[in-house]
Amino acid sequence: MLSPAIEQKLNDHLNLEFASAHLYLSMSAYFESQNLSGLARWMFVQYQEEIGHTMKFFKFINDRDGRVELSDVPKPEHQWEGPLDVFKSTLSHERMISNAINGLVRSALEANDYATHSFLQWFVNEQVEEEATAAGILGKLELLGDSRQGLYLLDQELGQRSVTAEET
Ligand code: OFO
Repeated sequence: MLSPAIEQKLNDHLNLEFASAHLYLSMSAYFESQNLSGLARWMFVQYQEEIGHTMKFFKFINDRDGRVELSDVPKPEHQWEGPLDVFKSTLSHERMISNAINGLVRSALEANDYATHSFLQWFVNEQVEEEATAAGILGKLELLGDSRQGLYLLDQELGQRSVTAEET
């Protein structure tokens, strides 16, 4: 059974993951508009992953006899200056999500809620991955500079991404 305070924090985070999904879907649409179909595909898979994260919270809250409460999804950004700008936003967004997860972990420990603490460990590890992936792509884009050929090749590479069961 969840305490009302932890239930509220888990719901807040569920809605944050949903907002992440929306943001990445918006980035996918942006890349489609730029004829970068590989980057669009990569962001679409990222969107699917975030829906998976949302559903992990959905299931956990229900399993603990809590009540899921959805809130409004904020309108995401929809315009960027280019791929570098998109991945700078992605990295800073993922750092914000990591901070939110860390805050949840602290709250779970303070409330002696060990089941929630255990549930959150998957997300602690996932955030290491999320930040490293975004930083890795950002680093490649910085290396490419203004090379259109390089961007074409990176677009081809990132378009190979597919969603894995573990990530959802
Ligand atoms: Fe759910 O990890 Fe990204 O936001």
